[in-house]
Amino acid sequence: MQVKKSLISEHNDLDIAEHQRRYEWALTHIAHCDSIVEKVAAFQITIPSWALGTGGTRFGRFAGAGEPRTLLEKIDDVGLLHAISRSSGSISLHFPWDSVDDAPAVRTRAISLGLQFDAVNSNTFQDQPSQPLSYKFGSLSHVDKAVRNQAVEHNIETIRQGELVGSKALTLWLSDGSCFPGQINFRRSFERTLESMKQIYRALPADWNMYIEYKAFEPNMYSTTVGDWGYSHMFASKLGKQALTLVDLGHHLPSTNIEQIVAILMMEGKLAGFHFNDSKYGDDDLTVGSINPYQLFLVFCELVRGMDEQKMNHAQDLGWMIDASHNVKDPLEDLLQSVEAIQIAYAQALIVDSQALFQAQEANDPVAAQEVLQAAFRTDVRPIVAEARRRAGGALRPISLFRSMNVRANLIAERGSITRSTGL
Ligand SMILES: [Mn+2]
Repeated sequence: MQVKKSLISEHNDLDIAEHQRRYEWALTHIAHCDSIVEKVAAFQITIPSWALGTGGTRFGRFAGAGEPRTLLEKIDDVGLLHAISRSSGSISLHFPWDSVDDAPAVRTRAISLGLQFDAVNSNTFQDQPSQPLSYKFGSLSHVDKAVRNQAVEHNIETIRQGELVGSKALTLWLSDGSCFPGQINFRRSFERTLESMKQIYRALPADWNMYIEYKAFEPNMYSTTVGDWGYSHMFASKLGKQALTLVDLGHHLPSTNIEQIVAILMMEGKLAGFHFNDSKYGDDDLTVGSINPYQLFLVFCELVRGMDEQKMNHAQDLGWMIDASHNVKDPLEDLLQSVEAIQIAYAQALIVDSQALFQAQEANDPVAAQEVLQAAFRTDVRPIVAEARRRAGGALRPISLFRSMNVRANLIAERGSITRSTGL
């Protein structure tokens, strides 16, 4: 299914008068409004291939309909989202789920939809049917060198697949760890993991990065080999400058101050980027901004200040990826909501009066600091985000357009009502 530009502009015409009133308010109340619109328009968020189908929990999965069955159909779905929002111009693939069997066709389809390929993801957290050895007791950290070698080879193959489509980064997330006290030797496990990572690192092309994602718990419930930013940072530091730490918002223990982690990793030049999602309890993988938009805003405040201090390009110098998956929403509507939540948090961080905040900090004035932050957080920047989409040729109201076009019904007509995204 394609989204015609004329359809978007017709739909925008319904709302343009109200939008202009709202945007004029923003112009008169928010400093440098136009430059913020330009920054938001340039900011692109990567869609993970695994979020295009309905997710599941360990209790079950309630399949959706009309979901993409192949890699090309997954690219089509990201193309749909990008046509509507003009803000999700890249896709992140997961292997072996997204095996690139026909690279020219895959590249051509992506180019035709204005999409690029972001980081590729390896999978050593489950066994594949064709795989001789099991990851039940770990992959890169496994006590058996043959299992470690198999996991290393899979990661190298993932890099090769990524090269076929023009990716520039490998994201490594390990489920390695233990469920019970005494089950593993922590130090040996760390050393074996480092040795395996070194083999992968040596296979990394010169213009690639390796993102090391950490997670405090699950599926292993007693210890995790890359359990927090400290472990990830240690691995990344020992590997070299192409290795960086990836922060997934849902991978922390409750109440962790993620914005502080971000600030320090950026200062050290070791932040790779983000997996955005939201959560109330653990790795809930809910829609970005659905539970705790203030935390997301505070994270973006650190990102924007950190990037500005280091003269980084907001849109290009870090990886901005969604990593969410759940049971109850249409996955495409969910992704439109996540993208908008990220843009809102980014725009709010851009309007923070950094000078006033700095002065409050230097004057030990937490009252003034709170006033500065909350003045930005409580400002409705949605007209700015809508204007950014409009100027880029996207929809003023993405969900409304998606529903008015009957996208899901059309996809069901094309693909059938019983579909299953590969890998989910
Ligand atoms: Mn993640």
